[in-house]
Formats: sequence, C-alpha cells, structure tokens
Amino acid sequence: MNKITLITGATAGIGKACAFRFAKKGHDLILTGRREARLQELSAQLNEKYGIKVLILAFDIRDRKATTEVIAGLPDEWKNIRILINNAGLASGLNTVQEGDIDDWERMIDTNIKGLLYMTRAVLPRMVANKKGHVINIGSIAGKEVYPNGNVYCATKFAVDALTKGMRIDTVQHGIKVTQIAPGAVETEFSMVRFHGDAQRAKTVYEGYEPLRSEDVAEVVFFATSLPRHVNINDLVLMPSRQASAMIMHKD
Ligand code: NDP
Ligand code: 8X3
Repeated sequence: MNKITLITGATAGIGKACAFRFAKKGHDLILTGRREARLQELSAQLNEKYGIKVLILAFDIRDRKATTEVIAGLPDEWKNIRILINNAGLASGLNTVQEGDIDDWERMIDTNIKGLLYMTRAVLPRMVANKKGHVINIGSIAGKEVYPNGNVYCATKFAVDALTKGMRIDTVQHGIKVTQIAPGAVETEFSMVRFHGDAQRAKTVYEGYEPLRSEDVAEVVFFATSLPRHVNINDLVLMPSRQASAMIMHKD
C-alpha cells in the first residue's frame, strides 16, 4: 500500500478536490460521504487517472455506530491511516437565534462536531500506536469570528478550533501532527446546502469577486501534510484576496 489518507465528505467541494490532490501524489484513499454513486464515480476516475487504490465507505457521519464500525471493520491493509482529513460538514440555515430552526442546529452540531469526534476517536488510537499520523481539521473563518445569523454554524466551527488544539495537546507526545485549515468563502455546494437548495440565493454569495476554489484549499491542505516531520502548521486561515474578514468582501 502507498500512504493511506482518509477524507470525510469526499463527494463534493473541498473533500473531492483533496481526493484529486492526494491521488496525484500517489496516496491510496479512503473516501467517505453519504452519496454512494458519487463515491463510486470518483473512485473509478481516480483509479483510472492515477492508478491508486480507493476504498469507499458510504455512511452518515452523524451515525456513531456506523462510523465506529466502518473504521473497526477496515480490511487489515487499510488500517494504518497516515492522514485523516476531517472535512465533512455543513451550514444549514442562516437565521437569528430567536428564529432559528432547531433541526438545522442539530444537523450542524451532529455533523460538524459530533461526526468529527466519532471519526477522530475511531482513527486516532492506531495513529498513536504507530507513533505516526496527521489529523487535518477543516475549520472556517466562521470559527474565528461570529457574524450575523451565523450563531450555531459559527459555534460548531469554534468547536473545531478548540478540538484541534485539544487533539494536539493530547497527542503531541505520540508524534502526531494536528492542523486546522480555516478557509473563508469557497465556491462549493456549501451555500446550496445552507439555503436548503435555493440555487439563486446560493449564487449571490459568490458574485462580484473571485471566491476560493476547492482546489485552492486542497493545495493548502496538501502543503500542510508535505512538510518535514519536525514542522507542523497548527492553524492556517486562507481567504479570497478580496475578502478581509467574514463579512467584508470587496465586490464589484
Ligand atoms: P460541500 O457541500 O460541497 O461538501 C460537503 C461534504 O460533506 C460532502 O461531501 C457531503 O457528502 C459531506 N457531508 C455532509 N454531511 C454529511 C454527513 N452527515 N455524513 C457524511 N458526509 C457528510 O461543502 P464544502 O466542500 O464547502 O465543505 C467542506 C467543509 O469545509 C465543511 O466542513 C465546511 O464547513 C467547510 N468550509 C466551507 C467553506 C465554504 O465557503 N465552502 C469555508 C470554510 C469551511 P454527502 O452529502 O454525500 O454526505
Ligand atoms: C464557510 C464560510 O463565511 O460562510 O465556513 O461561514 S462562511
């Protein structure tokens, strides 16, 4: 086997771009997400283009039992995961707290915090035993600043920020690297999901300036994993050049 990288949420956006970037470098990949047909298509593309091995695992990361069992049940040759990219996540809704939809809140908390924790808890022990591994958590500018109506999504990304620091403290003596990559606006399916399929509204988020592309983020994630063993990026915020903070964009 080549170096094994597990990417959660590889069916779209940043996770999918990471799959292409790491495949190009010859990593074998474990790719997760709920949409199995997309995982199958992606696996075939990566295998054909880069000749790497791909294992697809279609499950909902909010499901604690499923997440624990798929990792426990990995075939022996796939068990030694070197890089875990905790990417699966979403925003659902954009409302004040007083008008918020509690189902939206639970979806975000269950995916962005609990799902990330289930996966990390399942993968980390073997990294610790191997004294080798790198966890990359995809945070957000929303985990650095709270913006109007961002409340619960921001809270989940602040949690990712805190968990990244906690994971680093807990594993530093075992030779594990832990990194947070926190992007600003990236044009993906993110806003379609946030606005519950309202394509028109989603489009306006990325109008009037050049947002980041998924590939830009994947390049930075890859860079963070390609440094010498004694060098770690703890936390990296990347933004479109025309974005100064969560709310300040220089639009045409
Ligand atoms: P996309 O919507 O394009 O991709 C999200 C991915 O997460 C999909 O592959 C989706 O797979 C997966 N996912 C979502 N919910 C679940 C679930 N319950 N179980 C398993 N997989 C799930 O969005 P992005 O690529 O933009 O988002 C990726 C990460 O980047 C998220 O954590 C997001 O918060 C973060 N981020 C995004 C920014 C942006 O502006 N786009 C900026 C900063 C951070 P499927 O639906 O098939 O399950
Ligand atoms: C996604 C970026 O600014 O919409 O995390 O929260 S933002």
